[in-house]
This record gives sequence, structure tokens and C-alpha cells, in this order.
Amino acid sequence: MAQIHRRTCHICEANCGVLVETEGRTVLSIKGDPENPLSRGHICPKATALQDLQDDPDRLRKPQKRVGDTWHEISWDQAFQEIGTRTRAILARDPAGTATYIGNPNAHSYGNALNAHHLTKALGTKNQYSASTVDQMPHQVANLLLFGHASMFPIPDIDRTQTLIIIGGNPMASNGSVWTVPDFRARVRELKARGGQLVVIDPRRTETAKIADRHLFIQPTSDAFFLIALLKAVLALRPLHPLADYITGLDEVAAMLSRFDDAACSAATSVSPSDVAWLADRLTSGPAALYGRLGIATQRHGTLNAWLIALINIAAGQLDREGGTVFPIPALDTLAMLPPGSLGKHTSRVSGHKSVLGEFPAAALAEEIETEGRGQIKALFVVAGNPVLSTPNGTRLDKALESLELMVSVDMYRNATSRRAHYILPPTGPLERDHYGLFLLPMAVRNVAVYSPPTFSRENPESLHDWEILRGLAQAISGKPVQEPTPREALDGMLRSGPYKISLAEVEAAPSGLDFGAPMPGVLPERLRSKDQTVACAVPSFMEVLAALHVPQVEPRDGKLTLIGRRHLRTNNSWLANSRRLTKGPNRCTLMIHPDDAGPLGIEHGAAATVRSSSGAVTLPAEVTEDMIPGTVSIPHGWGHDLPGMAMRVAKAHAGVSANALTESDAIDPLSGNAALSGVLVEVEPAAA
Ligand SMILES: Nc1nc2c(c(=O)[nH]1)N[C@H]1C(S)=C(S)[C@@H](COP(=O)(O)OP(=O)(O)OC[C@H]3O[C@@H](n4cnc5c(=O)[nH]c(N)nc54)[C@H](O)[C@@H]3O)O[C@H]1N2
Ligand SMILES: Nc1nc2c(c(=O)[nH]1)N[C@H]1C(S)=C(S)[C@@H](COP(=O)(O)OP(=O)(O)OC[C@H]3O[C@@H](n4cnc5c(=O)[nH]c(N)nc54)[C@H](O)[C@@H]3O)O[C@H]1N2
Ligand code: SF4
Ligand SMILES: [Mo]
Repeated sequence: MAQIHRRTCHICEANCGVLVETEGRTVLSIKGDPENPLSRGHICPKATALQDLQDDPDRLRKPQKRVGDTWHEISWDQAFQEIGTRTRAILARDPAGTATYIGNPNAHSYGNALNAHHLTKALGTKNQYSASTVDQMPHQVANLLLFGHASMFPIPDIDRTQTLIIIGGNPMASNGSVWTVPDFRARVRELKARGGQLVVIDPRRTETAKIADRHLFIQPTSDAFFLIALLKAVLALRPLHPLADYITGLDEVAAMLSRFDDAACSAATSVSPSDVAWLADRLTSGPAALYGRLGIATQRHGTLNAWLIALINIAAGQLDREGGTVFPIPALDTLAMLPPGSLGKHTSRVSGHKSVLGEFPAAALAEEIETEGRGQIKALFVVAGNPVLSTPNGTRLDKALESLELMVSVDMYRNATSRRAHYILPPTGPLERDHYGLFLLPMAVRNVAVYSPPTFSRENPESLHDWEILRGLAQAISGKPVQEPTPREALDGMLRSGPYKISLAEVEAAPSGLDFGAPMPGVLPERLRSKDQTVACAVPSFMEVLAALHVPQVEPRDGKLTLIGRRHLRTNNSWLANSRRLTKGPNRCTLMIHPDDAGPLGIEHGAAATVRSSSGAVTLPAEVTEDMIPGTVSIPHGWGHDLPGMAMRVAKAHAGVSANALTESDAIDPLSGNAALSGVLVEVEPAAA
């Protein structure tokens, strides 16, 4: 008999409600859940990939051990026992010789999020790496130093704003990031229906730019100078605007900005002073929100950009305001659960990077494996990550991984990274586990609580959930079992002590979700976690960087072009590469290039082009398009699935090339350790025949 299960799609941050129709262990269909108060029936094509992932014959179901180039299926007992013994031997020689890399899907699994620390604790390692430093770390550093907690993300109040300005984000493809905003398109339609406007600032005319009222092209990585000009313009419009008494130091920042020349900023960014003035007017004349995302974060000035965006919202009176930017009050409060975040607790061995939120830059992982001496990483545990394809100069990292004495991947595929592992430990299938949007509901456009039980029981009774694997590894290494409530029990406890004092049973009784309404304005004073309960705008470390900043001269680039990335609706980083449904259609791993650049270089639409940087070279088809700003080219990341030893047949047939063969591991935002993925200088030429 067919059955309908209500659950949350955990693939991207949008957390859409889905209806999964099943018969036995067969999925008949996956549709949007119209009763989910957050997503209101919306889904994207990726939801159907849940089924592809669940049924994929290439998905690993048992622990794998590599001996030389040969893979063997082994029992869980053998896997844990051997990993424990080998890790202890390495630790006995050098207690600092191990490391972890925690990938993106950990943010989409509350079981992982609550248990990854058991592994790092058992290893006793300071060598912690994650996808955060190729992603949102700049936002978190700005949150920490402005609001006192790295997880205090202000989000645009899209459902009540009149002007939404997006810089460096493409929610039409990504469905939003550090902003849980399912059904973005419909929300924009509603914004326009009430007379509001969407403005996009991006070096590419993106899918989001195409539904916007205005799109302004901007030179990649020049954002800080645009944001400086915009902050100046906003301050000039509202010189006497009374700020809340807990906001201090904006005048100090304003004084520092006066030395930046508007005309020079405009020349560097390609955004005209009149457009800056128009944006400042929009930001100060009604409910409005400025939102910046990945494009402003993954560059050398990432943290400065995140800070300036917050200051613009503050100066325009749009922080903690209805229709401006707001702070949700989630049913499960991450502010209570997570420490605020620390800076500079540890220093990395090779390049002396300061740790940020207890992590070193993912860009520095390769050098810590390569460089001999005490503290050299000899054992690496990768949990749900694919850093060979997702971190800068992945080719260099790939080589480094080969030299490890022990590498363990907790992953369901033998992919670009896990092929280097000695052990791959696969978790239960995606529909065999429960879900709660622990890290994502706190950034949602409505305060909701929604829990999904597993749709299926474990296909194989011996298989383990990720959290059980993490605890198993911790026990195998430390010799001590982890005695703690299960994630489900912990969830219940956290919900009960949370802002709405509800039990998990009450949440489960509403399978499409409990709705606590739109985020309320005016909550910042009680949410603030800074020591003196103020928002001190003139953050000393940021002011120092600002003081040393100079508007770059626009210089000829010796025929070089600037590389940026992009996302497509039918991918999710690298982890849906083996989905039959999502890989259908035209090749999406192309080099986008403006006709003005393509012409003189002899690059033709559809023909192969070779792109070269100081890290390496790739060859891929050119897509000649006026959607790019001239001088800039774009390659999506998460591709390059034809490496020897991989076992992903669908992915191999649609391999593409890795953008991170071109990015550079020494390009880092010094304030956050985040990789500067945007702005790599490349040479482009027709591929040799
Ligand atoms: N050039 C460039 N590089 C980028 C970006 C960019 O825009 N441009 N974006 C960056 C961003 S934002 C991110 S977040 C990173 C992502 O970086 P990573 O997290 O390192 O890479 P993913 O491609 O997300 O790989 C996720 C891995 O987890 C596995 N996986 C999926 N679900 C599960 C699960 O439930 N359990 C377990 N155990 N494994 C699972 C998948 O098989 C895959 O191997 O990439 C970054 N890299
Ligand atoms: N379909 C799909 N959805 C996803 C993912 C996916 O891979 N596919 N990945 C998920 C993850 S892990 C994340 S973190 C989010 C990211 O979500 P978004 O932040 O929306 O990320 P992108 O779509 O990469 O958009 C970044 C934009 O920045 C622009 N950009 C690049 N360089 C610059 C620059 O220097 N300045 C400015 N102003 N803009 C620049 C790019 O052209 C691009 O339009 O998406 C998530 N959702
Ligand atoms: S938008 Fe994200 S959460 Fe919603 S269906 Fe698509 S992948 Fe799933
Ligand atoms: Mo990400």
C-alpha cells in the first residue's frame, strides 16, 4: 500500500517540506508539502535526487578498506578496531599528528553536528579544518565582533521589505545561504506585487539578476570599495538619524571613510556614483535590506565586506527592523547551544595562521600534510567532505593526501577525496535517517520547528548513522564509550529549554511543522551577546585593515582575465554528481566568457578552451555570453569526477573539470582565514587540437 511521509529535504539550506510517497522500500514520488509553513509547497529539482541517492547502486553500504589500489568490504568491528590501533600508534609518536576536515553536509545533519566533537576530542587535536573557511567564515567573524556571537546572523525580512539588495548571492540557483528562504521566486513576486524592488549587484547577470528590477555589474573582488562608497552615501543622507543607544562608534568609522574618494571607488568597481546615490536613497527611505553572500565572502576582503554590509544596514536604520534585517528566535536556540566563538587561540605550524572559531584555514591543510617535522599531519579524518574538489588548489591537496599514513573518510561515495582514504565508512541512506534543521532554522524567514522521522528503516540492520560512526570512531581511538543521550534525546531537551518550551513530541504532532510567526523586530537588545551589551561598530581589527586599504588603480592586466565561480540549480557542490536525474541535459561545467574577451582570444562558443592559473590548467567548453562582465570568466565548482580510483559511474560520464585546480592556496582573507576563491587571474586560449 502506498504511504505518504512528510519530511524535510536536507540537501540545501532552504529546508523545504516534501511529501515522499512510498510503497514498501520504493519511492513513488517526491512532491512539495503545501502545508509546510516555511516552504509553502515549494521544492526544486534536487528534491527528487533524494531518491537517486537512496537507490544509487554506487552508494557505499558497507565499510571499505583500501590495500594498495584494491578495495575490500570489511565489517564495522574490523574497521573500528584497525582504525583505532593505527590512530593510537600515530598519536603515540606525535600527539599533534592528526587532523579532521568537516564538510558541508554536517551542517545539514543534526546528528553529525552534535557528535563531530567526540571525534576531535578523542584525537585531542587542534588541527581542525572545515568547509566553513571556503564559505561563510567572514560573516561569522563579523557577527562575533559586532554582536558577540558567531552564529548571530541578521537576515533580510523579505516578506515585509520594500527593497532587497543582493550582492554576491544567487538565491535563484542556491535557494539562499545563511538565510533559510525557500520559495525565493514567489517571495520576490510578492515583493514586487506590493510595489517593492529587488536589486542585484554581481559580476554576472545571474538567474536572480534576471528576475530583479535592476542589475548592476560590479568588478569582482572590488566590493569593499563599493560598500565604502555606499556607507558614505547612506551616512550623508541620514546624518542625524538617531541610532539605538546600544549602537556605538559609527562616527569613528565615518571619520575613517572620508579619505576614500568616490570617483576612485567608482572607477575600481564600475558602479557609478549615481547608482550608489540611488541605492543609498532606497536604503534610507523605507523598509530595506542589504544582503551579501558567498561572492562577497570568498575573497581577500571577505570579512571587511561582511562588516561593511552590517554597518550599512545599521546606518540606514535597517538593523533589527520590520522589513529590514531581523534576528529570528528559533525553537532550538543555537546561541544557547554553541559557544560565541574564539579568535587566535592556536597558531598553525607552517604559515602561522591564527585559528578562527577553533579552525585553521582549509587552504592551509595541504602544507600541514606536506611539511615535515613534529606536528606534521599523518592521519586525517574527513567527515562528509570532498576537499579535493572544494578547497583551493585541490590538485596539490590530492597529492598531499596520497602521502598520509592513515586517512579515513566518512562518506557514501568513493569520490575524488575518499579514493585516497584507507577506510571509507558509509552512513545509512538519506531517507533512513531523521532530520531537524538545527543550524538552518535559526536563519529562516519564519520561526518554525519541524522534525522528520526516518522514512525507511535501515536497509541493512548493521548499517550505522553518521552520529553512530562518529561515536564509534571516538571509542575506537580513546578506548572509552561515548555515554550521552542520543541526538533525538538531546533534541528533545534543547527544544524543551528553548525559547518556546516545546517538546519533540509536540513538534512531531505537527508533521509539516509548527509555525511561531515571522521574526519580530526589536529583539536585538535581548539577543546581543557582546560583553558590554553594545554593538561597537568600530571593531579595532577591522579598522586597522580599513586604515591600510587603498583603492586599487585600474591597471592593464596583461591580457589576463579574472575567474569567479557559480552554482546551478541542479547541483549541490559535488555531492549530487552521481544523480541520474540531475545530470541530465546540457553540460553545465562550462567557461562563461564575454564576447569582447572571447573574440580577440579566438574562443568560440561551444569550442574547448584552456584556462591556466599559477596553480594549474583545465580545458572545458566555452559559453560565450553577454551575461558576464567583460574581463571576468566563470567556472562552477564541484566538478572533475574522472580521477583514477573513483567509483561513481554517472558522475564519470558527466565529469567536467575542477575550478579548484585553478584557485590558489595562498590567497586568504587574513581576518577569517577564508579562502579567496574569487579573483584568481587566469589566461585563456583555445584548446590545442
Ligand atoms: N571554487 C569554488 N570552490 C568552492 C565553492 C565555490 O563557490 N567555488 N564553494 C564552497 C562551499 S560554499 C562549500 S560549502 C564547500 C563544500 O565543500 P565540501 O563539504 O568539502 O564538499 P561537498 O562537495 O559539499 O562534499 C560533501 C561530501 O559529503 C558527502 N555526503 C553527502 N551527504 C552526506 C551524509 O549525509 N553523510 C556523509 N557522511 N557524507 C555525506 C558527499 O558524498 C561528498 O563527498 O565547497 C566550497 N568550494
Ligand atoms: N543549486 C545549488 N544550491 C546550492 C549549492 C549548490 O552547489 N547548488 N550550494 C549550497 C552552498 S554550500 C552554499 S554556501 C550556498 C551559496 O549560495 P550563494 O551565496 O547564493 O552562492 P552562489 O550561487 O555561488 O552565488 C555567489 C554569487 O557571487 C557572485 N560573485 C563571485 N565573485 C564575486 C565578487 O567578487 N563580488 C560580487 N559582488 N559577487 C561575486 C557570483 O557571480 C554568484 O552569482 O548555496 C547552497 N545552495
Ligand atoms: S530548494 Fe533545497 S531544500 Fe528545497 S527541495 Fe531544493 S534542494 Fe531541497
Ligand atoms: Mo557552502
